[in-house]
Amino acid sequence: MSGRDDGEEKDGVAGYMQRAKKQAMENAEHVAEGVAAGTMSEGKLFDVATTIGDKRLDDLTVEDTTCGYCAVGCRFDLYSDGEEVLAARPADEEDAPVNGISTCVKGKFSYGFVNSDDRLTSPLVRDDDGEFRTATWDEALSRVAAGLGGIKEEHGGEALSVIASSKATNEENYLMGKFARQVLGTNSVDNCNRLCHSSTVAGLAKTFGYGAASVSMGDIEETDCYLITGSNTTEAHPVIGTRIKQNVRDGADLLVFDPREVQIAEHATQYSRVKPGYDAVWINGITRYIVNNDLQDEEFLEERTTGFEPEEEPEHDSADDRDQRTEDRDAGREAVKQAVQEFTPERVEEITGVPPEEIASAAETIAAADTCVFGWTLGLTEHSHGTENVMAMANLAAVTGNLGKPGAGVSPFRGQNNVQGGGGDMGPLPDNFPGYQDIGKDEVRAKFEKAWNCDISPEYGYYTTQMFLNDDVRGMYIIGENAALSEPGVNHAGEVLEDLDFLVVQDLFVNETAEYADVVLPACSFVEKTGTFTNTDRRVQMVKQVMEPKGDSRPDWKILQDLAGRMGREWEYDSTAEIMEEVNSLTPIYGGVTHDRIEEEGGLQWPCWDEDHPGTERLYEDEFDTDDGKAHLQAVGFSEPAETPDDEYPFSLTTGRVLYQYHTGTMTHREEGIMEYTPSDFVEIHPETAEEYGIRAGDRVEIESRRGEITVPAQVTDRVAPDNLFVPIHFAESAVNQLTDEEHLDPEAATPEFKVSAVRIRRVDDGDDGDTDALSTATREAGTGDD
Ligand SMILES: Nc1nc2c(c(=O)[nH]1)N[C@H]1C(S)=C(S)[C@@H](COP(=O)(O)OP(=O)(O)OC[C@H]3O[C@@H](n4cnc5c(=O)[nH]c(N)nc54)[C@H](O)[C@@H]3O)O[C@H]1N2
Ligand SMILES: Nc1nc2c(c(=O)[nH]1)N[C@H]1C(S)=C(S)[C@@H](COP(=O)(O)OP(=O)(O)OC[C@H]3O[C@@H](n4cnc5c(=O)[nH]c(N)nc54)[C@H](O)[C@@H]3O)O[C@H]1N2
Ligand code: SF4
Ligand SMILES: [Mo]
Repeated sequence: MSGRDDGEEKDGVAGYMQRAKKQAMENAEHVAEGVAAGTMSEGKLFDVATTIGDKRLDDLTVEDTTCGYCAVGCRFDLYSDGEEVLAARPADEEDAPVNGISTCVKGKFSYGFVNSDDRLTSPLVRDDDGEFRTATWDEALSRVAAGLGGIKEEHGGEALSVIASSKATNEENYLMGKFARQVLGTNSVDNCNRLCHSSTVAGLAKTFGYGAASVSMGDIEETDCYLITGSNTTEAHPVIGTRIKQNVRDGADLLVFDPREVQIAEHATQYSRVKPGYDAVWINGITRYIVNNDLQDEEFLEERTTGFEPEEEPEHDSADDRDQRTEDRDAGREAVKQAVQEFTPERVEEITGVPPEEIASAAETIAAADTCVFGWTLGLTEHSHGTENVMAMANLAAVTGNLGKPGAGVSPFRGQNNVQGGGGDMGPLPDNFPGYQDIGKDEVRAKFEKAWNCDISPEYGYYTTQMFLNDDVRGMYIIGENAALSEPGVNHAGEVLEDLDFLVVQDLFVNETAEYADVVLPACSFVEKTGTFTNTDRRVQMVKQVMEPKGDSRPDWKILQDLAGRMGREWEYDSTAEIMEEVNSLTPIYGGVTHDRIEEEGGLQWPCWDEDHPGTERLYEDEFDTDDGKAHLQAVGFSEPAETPDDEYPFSLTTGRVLYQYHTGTMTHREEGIMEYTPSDFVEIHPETAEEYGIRAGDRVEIESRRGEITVPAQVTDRVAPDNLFVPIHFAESAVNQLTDEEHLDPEAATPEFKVSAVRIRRVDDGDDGDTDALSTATREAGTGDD
């Protein structure tokens, strides 16, 4: 850690905070700043400015670091007096390749959680009376070693599972994977990517080779055209949203397909409202239009892809004979060119609600543009057929030749700050070692067995979602993941956590998951430790300690190391730089990614094969990462959500985020300014529907699915369609995952269907006895419903 002591800086920080506020007031267009004005009370802004202004700067610590909220990967300087984070201020622009001087409200102000009174400052163990009491590290870790070790001894390592944390650093996640395999003897280690973009990873790995964005921020800034779908970009990836809006103002085309008219849609050249759950249908419809009007990039298809044209003619080519087509496709006899034929404009409109002229104009726009970026997030992936949706997008990118050149490519905006690195690259995964090396391959397994000095089973372990569906899991180690709220069908997940023989939770707080634990270990946050995060551009950036761990909390890597020692494995890492050296030696795509280089060069993008390799800004410039170097296009047919609305449950509910809040709220709920702005949950209901049900803004509405019910206040808005509803995921009191379905998972990626649940609603009157279930169905039937 270092202090800075020149007087210039002192004025500079105070001045910066004032300028930030002024800019915020003047420039409402800039979401990040505009929201800052709306979110932070004036008092707070001036408090921060004055606090810093009044401090002697040599009493403060300042470090350039990377944001711990989302995967955009903004960098800035953080100032701390050792107790709390006082300010975030732009770093040198060359140190902030993604954001320059921008940040959003979370990166700039949301640090109240760090020094919050309810931070865990010592370990907790559950006493005989069932209550938690504080314990020494020695006692708590001995209990964990005995608890997990006992299950391993009695039932084998496979009876244990680990949920790793995409909030933690790469180095820590590498150790979480190693701990699962070497110390516990299980391959059941996974993380939040399973609830998020795992279908992106599966779909892109299958078609192009790497399960990651092919482009960088530079491409996003300069492209001629965007097709954005299932991404509430301005709220979930605000700094990317701002870049896109700037480029659109400068003339780029923006096509937005989303069931909700989210803010980015207001800036679109074309916004098309889609019915949730049928994305592959309209995407295939666009590809069909391109192919049938000869707008495809023939040269690219010929030279760089397989699977567009059939190797041999399929036996059946009738668009009517769908069963036969599915059989052909599954047998690899059908190619993309044929597969898209069943998605005629009329059929696409019938299924998705997108009219033929909108399919045509989107196709014409993409085909006419020199370059296009295909951007998506969870609206495409969190489905029981998310991988197919992603492959349909990948096909469209390839058919139009938009890969491997400046301004063109696929960009799944990743979610958690370190889900690309910690959630994937570092291999805390049931099927892959670090660097996506398949555990089923003998030579790969042999390499890790030797390096880690242990036997590793070739059988894949459970994905996160499967851990909650298989009762042979008896013990869990959950690190930085609030599974009790974030898993699908949490009423069921809660029962599973309750029934475990042993649960250890490692977190900053006693979150809802920790309530079920036998032992809770206090970890520290990204401002209290050093390591690296990898952002959505595959860019590995430094995270630096700016204050000491609160209380007796410890960085995750130190806790793991101590525990490994108690369970018979001596790890001797003195720093996360040393852990990264081990990663370098075992993970080809991270071969040259060392802390020294990142410090010097300001972030390195993988693949970075060795010390001399400069890193890779853009994937697939020359070849794809497949056995023959070509993109392997995959035919995608018709599929529908596992649960569709019916007479009983006539609405389709979708769930997601708002700008100010982050996930289950463990961090953002502890920031006063943010809570003033979005204090509670809500449901978005279309005005027609509201009228039909006699619901006014602010009325409490009960939403019920086949799995549970919640009650939240109504927001009446035509952002959603009349037969859709939206509820955010951020509030434990009305945990929306009581409604979602834990059983229907994507067959390849095991992603849950968070974006579609069939529900019914009713207005809750004060003193209502709750016996009006029939109301929703009856009213719906008599009303404007399309069922
Ligand atoms: N403020 C904030 N930012 C965050 C987070 C946060 O909690 N708060 N979380 C981070 C994480 S981990 C992630 S993964 C990202 C998520 O980023 P997003 O995926 O952008 O976030 P969601 O709110 O889940 O939005 C999904 C979008 O999909 C749309 N949608 C819903 N159903 C469908 C459908 O069937 N088809 C299509 N095409 N679209 C659909 C919704 O209307 C919404 O616009 O955000 C990251 N950034
Ligand atoms: N219905 C519905 N459900 C969803 C989604 C949806 O769109 N709809 N989205 C899904 C997605 S994309 C995601 S990513 C998940 C997110 O779900 P979670 O990952 O469960 O959500 P968070 O609230 O971010 O939980 C992170 C936890 O890590 C802790 N933490 C923070 N930093 C550290 C650290 O450095 N070390 C340790 N040990 N702990 C730390 C925090 O206190 C918090 O308890 O939710 C999923 N659930
Ligand atoms: S856009 Fe994401 S990375 Fe940037 S400041 Fe906001 S939360 Fe942090
Ligand atoms: Mo996510």
